[in-house]
This record gives sequence, structure tokens and C-alpha cells, in this order.
Amino acid sequence: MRPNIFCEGQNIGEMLSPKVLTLVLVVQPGKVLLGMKKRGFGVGRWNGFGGKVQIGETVEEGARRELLEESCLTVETLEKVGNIKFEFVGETQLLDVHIFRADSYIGEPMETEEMRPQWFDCDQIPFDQMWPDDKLWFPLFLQKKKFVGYFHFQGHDVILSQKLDEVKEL
Ligand code: 6OG
Repeated sequence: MRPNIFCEGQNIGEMLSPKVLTLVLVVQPGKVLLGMKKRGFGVGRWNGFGGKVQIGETVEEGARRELLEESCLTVETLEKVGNIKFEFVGETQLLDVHIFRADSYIGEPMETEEMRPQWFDCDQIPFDQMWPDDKLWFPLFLQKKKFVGYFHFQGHDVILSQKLDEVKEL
């Protein structure tokens, strides 16, 4: 059967190209900085800092901009650690999330309109108040492993299928 790519009322460009997003996790020995999302997508959940990559910037530039906007932190080195694609039942556009790690930072984490930052011990990550995929890939992240994954969600709480692989390079 031919794929149904021409749906009435849909923006075809949007259907074909995934939405590219960033997610930055700032770590210090034994702890990780998360932010409580105060509005928008993922509101009420702890997460890293990030958002949509804008036209004209690279994924890494987008990651730095979003980190600064949401936490007031600047980082020197960002290490690419993961890439996860998310699909949601009823949504035609995939989310393509590029995950970065920063081991040092400049400034002090500050609350912004979007995020309330807080440090968590690595053995006390609040998985029950995070996206459900996080508990699956965070262990790899904390072991400094790189990974690629795919998660198919029904709503925002149920994972219907998943794939997660450790990789050498991204
Ligand atoms: P804004 O819409 O606020 O960017 N994001 C996810 N993060 C995790 N851990 N799990 C998910 O599972 C996610 N889906 C999206 C990417 C949204 C921010 O949320 C991240 C961005 O950092 C579904 O601009």
C-alpha cells in the first residue's frame, strides 16, 4: 500500500521532516542538574534543558542557546551522548531529540520562566516525575555510554514500543 503522506489539512513539510530538539544534562561528580518544566510540553516533569533548534543554527548552537535561556548557564564543552526519536500516536511529526552532556559550566543555575533548576544525586533521580523513557536511557547516560533510541508513545505516559542501543559514535 502507498504510504498516506497527503492528508487533508496537514502541512506536508511538517509531516515529512522531524522536529529537531536538544536536551542538555549538566553533571558534576555524583549529581545531575535537572529543571522542573514550568510550562509547555512536558510541564510538571523534571528534565534536562533544551528546545527546538532554530533555522540558521547548528544543533549544538541550539543546545547552548536553550541551556542559557532556561538555566542561565554557559558551558564550554558539550559532548554528544544520545539521539532519541519519539513518535506519538495521532501525531505525524517525529521528535528528533539530540542529547548532550556538559561536565563543567559557567555561572549559577537560576530559575527562569520555563524551568526551576535543582541538583539531584545520581542515585536519587526523580524518575516518577520525569518522562517515562528517561528511566531507560539515564542509566546508560550516567555510565558515560552513548546511545540511540526510538520510543513510540500513546499520550504522554504510555510507551507502546521502544528500541534503545548503545553506540560507539554519534
Ligand atoms: P520545548 O517544547 O520546551 O522543548 N523532550 C523530551 N525529553 C525527554 N526526556 N523525554 C521525552 O520523551 C521528550 N520529548 C521532548 C526535548 C521540549 C524539550 O523536551 C525534550 C526538549 O528539551 C517524549 O521547546
